[in-house]
Amino acid sequence: MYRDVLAIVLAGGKGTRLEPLTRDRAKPAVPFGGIYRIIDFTLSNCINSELRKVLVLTQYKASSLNRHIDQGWKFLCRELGEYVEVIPPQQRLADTWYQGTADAIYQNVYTIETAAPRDTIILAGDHIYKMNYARMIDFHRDNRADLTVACLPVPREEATEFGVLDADDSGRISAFVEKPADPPPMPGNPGQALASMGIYVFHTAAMYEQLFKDAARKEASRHDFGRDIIPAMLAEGLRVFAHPFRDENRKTAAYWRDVGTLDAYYQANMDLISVDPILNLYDRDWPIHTFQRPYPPPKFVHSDPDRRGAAFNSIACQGCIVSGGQVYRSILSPNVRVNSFALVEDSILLDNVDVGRRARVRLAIVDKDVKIPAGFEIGWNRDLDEARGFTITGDGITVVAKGEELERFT
Ligand code: ADQ
Ligand code: ADP
Repeated sequence: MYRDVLAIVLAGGKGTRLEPLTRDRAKPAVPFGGIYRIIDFTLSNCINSELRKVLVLTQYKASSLNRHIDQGWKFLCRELGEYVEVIPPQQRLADTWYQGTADAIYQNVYTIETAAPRDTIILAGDHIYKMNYARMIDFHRDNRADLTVACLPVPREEATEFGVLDADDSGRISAFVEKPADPPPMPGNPGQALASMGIYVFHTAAMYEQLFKDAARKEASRHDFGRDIIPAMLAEGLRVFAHPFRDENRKTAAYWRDVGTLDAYYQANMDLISVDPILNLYDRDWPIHTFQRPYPPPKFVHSDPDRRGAAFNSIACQGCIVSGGQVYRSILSPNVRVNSFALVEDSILLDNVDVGRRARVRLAIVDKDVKIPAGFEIGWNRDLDEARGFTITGDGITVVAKGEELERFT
């Protein structure tokens, strides 16, 4: 176990592009894959990588996230120095809220000092992937690195959203540019660029030094790891290395998704229900932990000769009842009801959604606690959905906000 490594999960992103799912909750608290929240993937990676000291830094709309971590992630033993702890925004060292990611860490240096870690690993709370951070920490220590950045190749046109780096054969980074308009290609691979995953292992002493220097730059810095700290470390000639991401899924190609947009979120959910999933949730070597309410098992009921009352190529969670309705290629989160003659296709229904008799839902994300009236249609008429004020994504997915009262449209 890595007792001398502290993991810090940045969970403060606003998640504006996930609206309306992030209207009342932080992006890492957005439900995912039926029973999970997005942050469960990063936290499970920590536990599975034998990291047992974890701080979660929150910022906006944190109450749903707090509650989830409280209910689901309090099983570690404080007395043994193991914990997952939520840290609300500090204003100790500055009189503003967090600025960039580096500022979020800087404002918590006293908490970090208490843990006195040899190395600190900084993670994002909004990515879906399985990764063994222990491999990265070993790589970092073998290289006697000041900083190690996890990276993977992405198509060049997508690399404008990422930090892009260049490394020599030993992995030492020679150049780093944050969100470049024209991303430099990988040597010998003009279609791809080497992207930072926003995962950093720092030798803690080197990190303190950089954070204090960066804070002293005041307005001349955006206090961001990608924009400010990494370029400054390279300019100083410090030992900064790139660690190539290896998926713990083993079976498949590397799976890592930043579910920052509704379309990316939709697609990553759908990846789970593909017949041979790229991201395997049933992998016993890498369990994804979460909090689940003790609802009864899902139930499928039919009473007519057509054998309605079934779900195909779908995930149905505890508490669901599909009674006389049909579900195709969809995710039914806990406590969803699908009533007689209703049809649900290519959709994600979050907790407690009730699909009324003869209602039809297609290509939709329906947030929690929405009661879909009998005969109501979602995802069948774009103009109508728009007129009702539903969000429609670039890929044409209709999104209905949490608790939306649909009766008023009937
Ligand atoms: P972005 O994801 O665009 O790029 P940023 O918006 O700073 O960077 O967010 C990084 C993580 O920190 C996210 O998980 C976010 O939610 C969280 N966060 C942001 N500000 C925070 C704050 N003040 N307090 C707490 N949490 C905060 C980064 C890197 C790129 C890299 C991509 C990979 O800058 O170089 O390629 O991640 O996704
Ligand atoms: P969301 O799941 O939408 O992110 P919350 O986790 O904050 O939001 O909670 C969803 C709803 O469930 C809220 O109305 C909240 O009051 C309720 N809730 C939260 N915890 C419990 C609980 N242990 N038992 C019953 N209801 C709860």
